[in-house]
Amino acid sequence: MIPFLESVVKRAGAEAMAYFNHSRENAVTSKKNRNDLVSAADKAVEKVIIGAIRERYPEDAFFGEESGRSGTVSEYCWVIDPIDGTQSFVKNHPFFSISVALQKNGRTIAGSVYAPALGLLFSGETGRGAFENGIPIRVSDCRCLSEAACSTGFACIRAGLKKNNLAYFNAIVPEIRDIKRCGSAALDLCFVASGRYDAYWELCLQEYDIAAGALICSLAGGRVCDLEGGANYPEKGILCGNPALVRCFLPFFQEKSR
Ligand code: 2AM
Ligand code: CA
Repeated sequence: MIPFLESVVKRAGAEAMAYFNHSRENAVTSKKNRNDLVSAADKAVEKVIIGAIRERYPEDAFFGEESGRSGTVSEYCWVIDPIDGTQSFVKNHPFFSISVALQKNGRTIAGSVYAPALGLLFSGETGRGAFENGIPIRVSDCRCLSEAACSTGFACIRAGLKKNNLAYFNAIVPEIRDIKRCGSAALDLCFVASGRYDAYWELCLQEYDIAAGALICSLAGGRVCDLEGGANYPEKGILCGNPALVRCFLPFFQEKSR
C-alpha cells in the first residue's frame, strides 16, 4: 500500500504547491482572499486525492475534511486531510502537509503524510514499519522532561472552547527544554516519529488531522494516547512520544482536568 499512497500524496502535493506558489491564483493580499485561496486549494487537492484513489479502488468509502463522508459503505475508508496546517499555508510558512490514511473497519492500517514545501514524505503500514523518504524512522530516546523538545497546537482556541490548551501549556513549558508550534498536527506526529520532536500534545483535533500521523508515530516506536493515557484520541486529546516520556507528561493532564 505504501507505494500507492505515496504516489497519491505526491500528486496532491504538486497541486497544493501550485496554490502555495500562487501560480493558480493572483497575488493574495486581503484576509478574505487568503481564506478563499485556502478553500480553493483544499477543495482542489482533495479532489485530486479522491480521484486518484477512486481510479484504483472504486468500491471504497471516503472521509475528507472538505467533502465529509462519501462513497459506498465499505470496510475500507480513506481518511483525508488535503491541507493540514492551513494557517501556515496561507502565510507562506512551509509547515503544512497532505495526510491520507486507509482504515479497515475503523482501524488505520496505512498512511502517508507529505510536506511538499519541505520535501518530507512520511509513510507507515501495519506490519511494514514507518519511513521518512523511504528510510526507516524511530522516535527519540529522550526520557526526561528537562531535555524534551516538544510541540503542541491550539486548535481548541479556533474552535472557541473555554477549556483550552493554555493551562496545560503554562504548566508544561517551564518544565521542558523547548516548545515549537508550527500548525500541522499530521506533521507534528511525524516529527515525533522521526525524533525531531520528543513529544507532542493537542486537543480538539479531528480524525482526519491525526489518522495517518498517529499510525506512523506508533510504527516508529511511539506511544500515542489520549490525555488520560487511553485510546480515545483525538476525542479526548492526543499525546505522543516514546513510552517513557509519555509517562512523564500524563500527570500534567490529570491534575488540570480535575
Ligand atoms: P487544519 O490546518 O487542517 O485546520 C493546528 O493546531 C492543527 O489543528 C492543524 O492540524 C489544524 O488543521 C487542526 N485543527 C482541527 N480542527 C481545528 C479547528 N477547529 N481550529 C483550528 N485548528 C484545527
Ligand atoms: Ca487538519
